[in-house]
Amino acid sequence: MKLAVLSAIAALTIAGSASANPGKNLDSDGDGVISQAEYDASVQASWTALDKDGNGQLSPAELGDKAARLTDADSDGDGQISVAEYTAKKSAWFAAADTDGDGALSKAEWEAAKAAKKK
Ligand SMILES: [Ca+2]
Ligand SMILES: [Ca+2]
Ligand SMILES: [Ca+2]
Repeated sequence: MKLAVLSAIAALTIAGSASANPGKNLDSDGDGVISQAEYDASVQASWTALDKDGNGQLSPAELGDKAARLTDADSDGDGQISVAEYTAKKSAWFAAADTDGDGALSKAEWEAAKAAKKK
């Protein structure tokens, strides 16, 4: 499953060096910031990789060790994460991370958000 996620992301972002850019391979055009479009593409790719049975819902089994982190995304409380619930959570994270509100995440914004998430 880890491999599936990685290859989905890699397929989107062949260009660009992983170490120099923020968010590993998210910055697909290599301009040093993660645009909303680049972020949305990665969210879509990760969703597709996670929804193994393709039913449009992420079950706890599909989520595995991500289940605990994503329980607050389950806004209707049915125990499954729909694509709308998933993208809503990711978009909220992006908006919170974009502290200067320019619609893209700089390396500094990305890293600050990642560090905050770990706490
Ligand atoms: Ca599913
Ligand atoms: Ca749900
Ligand atoms: Ca920004």
